[in-house]
Amino acid sequence: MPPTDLSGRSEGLVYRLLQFDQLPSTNDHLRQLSREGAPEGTVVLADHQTAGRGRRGRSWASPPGVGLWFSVLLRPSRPAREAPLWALLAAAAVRAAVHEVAGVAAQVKWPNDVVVAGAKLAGILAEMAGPAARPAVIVGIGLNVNQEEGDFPPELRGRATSVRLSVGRPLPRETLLHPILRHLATRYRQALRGGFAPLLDEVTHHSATVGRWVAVTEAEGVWTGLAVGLAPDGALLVRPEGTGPAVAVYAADVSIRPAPSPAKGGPRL
Ligand code: BT5
Repeated sequence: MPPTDLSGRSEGLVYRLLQFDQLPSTNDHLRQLSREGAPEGTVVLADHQTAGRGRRGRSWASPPGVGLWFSVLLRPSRPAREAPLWALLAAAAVRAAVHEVAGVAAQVKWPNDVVVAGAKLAGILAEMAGPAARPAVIVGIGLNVNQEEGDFPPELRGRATSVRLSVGRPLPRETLLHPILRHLATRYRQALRGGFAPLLDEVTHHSATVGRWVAVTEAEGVWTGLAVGLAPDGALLVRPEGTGPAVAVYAADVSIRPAPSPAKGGPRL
């Protein structure tokens, strides 16, 4: 079935929305369109993804009827090497939209999640595309809207949540899509005009990570420390348990940990 084309303009960004019943992955489809020269603002949305992707080959559960699974093409005029910043930008937009529309008290969990009371409401997959001279960013957003607990695969129960589970009532998915696109466009324009500092302030303010003890899982192993802030390039600054300067963390998974007891070497207050 050909995609439905619903187009619009939000905060100066012209969106061209292509809506599909089913795709393997909206990021992969948009990457192909990007190669073919699709303009900035192209949005690919699927009711159901058969091969929805997370980071590092992980899968994203994207069943039909209950979520918003979509990808947005940006062609930033600024250098696009700040890949972590694009994921934070989208996470901030999703957080603001679910709060505005449904009153959900969500937080941004570095580097790419939106969480409610620690459970994952949305995940972002920001990927670079195109040649270095003309970079493109594919921002994939997966937002759980109307799942009930039993709709999640067993391994995600208790770790994942939806807007419905957070507010106790179902919500038409369309009511969230345009506010997310609007909040994304506002932050995108602001970042292009004046840099990412206001975005980093916003993310820090609504962070589930900064100010918490975390376990950092990297290719080389796992270590713990106190997340003390965000670097200008979007890295998470973590002060290793014990002493020492903060370390900038880029490619890692981070989980929240209880503060260590002083007897185990934590800081004495
Ligand atoms: C992410 O990866 O969180 C990025 C997810 C991005 C999904 C969107 S949907 C539209 C676009 N097209 C795509 O193909 N992808 C994007 P990561 O941080 O690696 O987290 C993946 C992990 O989240 C999995 O290993 C599961 O543990 C968990 N997970 C999978 N599906 C989930 C869901 N629906 N809700 C909450 N958690 C989920």
